[in-house]
Amino acid sequence: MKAADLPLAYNSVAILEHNLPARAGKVALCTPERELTFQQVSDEVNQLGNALKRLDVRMGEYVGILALDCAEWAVAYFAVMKIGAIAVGMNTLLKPAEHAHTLKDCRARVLIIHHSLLGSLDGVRDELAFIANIIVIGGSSTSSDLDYRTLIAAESKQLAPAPTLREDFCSLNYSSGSTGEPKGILHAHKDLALTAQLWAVNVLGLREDDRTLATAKLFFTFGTGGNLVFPWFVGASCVLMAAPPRLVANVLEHIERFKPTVIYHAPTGYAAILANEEFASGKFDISSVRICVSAGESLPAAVWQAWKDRTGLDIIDGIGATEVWHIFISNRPGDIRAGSSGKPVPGYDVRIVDEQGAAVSPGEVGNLLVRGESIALGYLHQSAKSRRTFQGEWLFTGDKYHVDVDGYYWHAGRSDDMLKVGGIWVSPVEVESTLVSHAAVLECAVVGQMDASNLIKPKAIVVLKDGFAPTEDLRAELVVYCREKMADYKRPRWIEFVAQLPKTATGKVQRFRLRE
Ligand code: 3UK
Repeated sequence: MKAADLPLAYNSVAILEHNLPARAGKVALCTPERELTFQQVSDEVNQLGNALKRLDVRMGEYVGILALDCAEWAVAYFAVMKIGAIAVGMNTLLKPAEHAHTLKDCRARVLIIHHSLLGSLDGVRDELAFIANIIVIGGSSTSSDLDYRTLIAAESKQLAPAPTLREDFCSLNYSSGSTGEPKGILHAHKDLALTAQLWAVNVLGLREDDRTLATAKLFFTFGTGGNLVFPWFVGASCVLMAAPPRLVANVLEHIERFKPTVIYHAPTGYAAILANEEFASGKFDISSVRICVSAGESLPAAVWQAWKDRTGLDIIDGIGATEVWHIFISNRPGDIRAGSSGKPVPGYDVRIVDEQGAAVSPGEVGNLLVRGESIALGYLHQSAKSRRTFQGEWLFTGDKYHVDVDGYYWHAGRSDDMLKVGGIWVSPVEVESTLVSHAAVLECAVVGQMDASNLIKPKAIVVLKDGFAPTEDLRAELVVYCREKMADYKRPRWIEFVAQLPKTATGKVQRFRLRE
């Protein structure tokens, strides 16, 4: 499929509505709280779309969505796209200042937020100069915020889609880099349908009778695609789970209760399930599952094998990126090389090049470039970073790769210092600046270190100020300090105290020596 196969005038709400009326009565989504058919979702999308228009949301404007996975997230996403606005899937794990930055950067005038996350606006509400309305899901608050249910109740269930073109932007996701503010990545309506066809249908073999479940949340495009857009594209159902994925028993209970056929996790998720004693003793029935998908960071071959031994199931590992919207190199059912990312997804071209941009020989590690029609145009308000990353038709992924003689691609780390922890970006620079703001820390460096499952986690190497002793108590205190200041997953899992850091003649910390 090519972008040009979609009509020029195209709105992604077609992914939901092309199922109607034939699949009107089929379950589109289920959560522990709600179960909605395609018709019910469509009705609610129209009601919310009408309500947003009444709040004067125009085509091309941004609407923030800040909620754990729930029916209303899915409804909001499609309602925003249907009226031609741009849905901003916000990372629920971030802190108030980061949300404020996101909302200011895209100038969202409306934020749709779940009541359980209202605390994530604590102290920053006054900074949200552009926000005119806050719509609260799951119970109105006492302030001037609007209640989601009340707001949509009187609205019509009829709404014509805005006359968007397939190239109009429909979604914005923020992704953090090693330095500076996170980058807003804009995608167009065409990108959703393209990735659905190219990867989910053609490679994964997703079918109408499937039911998906993801621990990757909907605010990541890994989750938005895998657990919302792709199943609806083929008329399948999805299971949305608000619970944090680190609660393994919770994930397993959802699988047992909702019987998905396809599950999506980051590698850490599979390793965590394998380490769960109740799971090992056979307490949970996951026999509904036919395919498992892993992305976000590389899946160690040992985890792949242990999962296969324990469950009999294959994990399909594929590398995706927010800039591409979804997976562009992937293993596939019946064609898997454990430990590799598989082969390029037809519809994408990839190259592995040296520092001068010349192709390297098979087996040699180089920089991975990818070309394809679902790749974003650039980063919002960040032209310098955009020019470095979006190199004409080619996207510079920042990943090091080599290809073997059989054509399988193997991840070989990053060309920057960024770490993928549980599939989510962690900038060592951010963790370092947090640690250095603690009274006891003189300087420090953060690097990735493998845990027992061969998965990367942050490790801090810390030089203390005079007068502070390297005790266990201080170690624990620094971790608590990091948890208070940053999202939980960014905290160092190990802290090593040293007398000094290895540095270059120009005073730069030699991270490669610390990694060794
Ligand atoms: C790394 C992988 C090895 C790699 C994503 C699937 O992760 C996603 O998007 P992000 O923008 O990060 C992209 C970066 O993550 N990575 C992702 N998958 C793998 N490394 N093996 C993998 N299988 O460094 C890449 O550049 O957060 C994944 C679908 C949609 C996504 N957005």
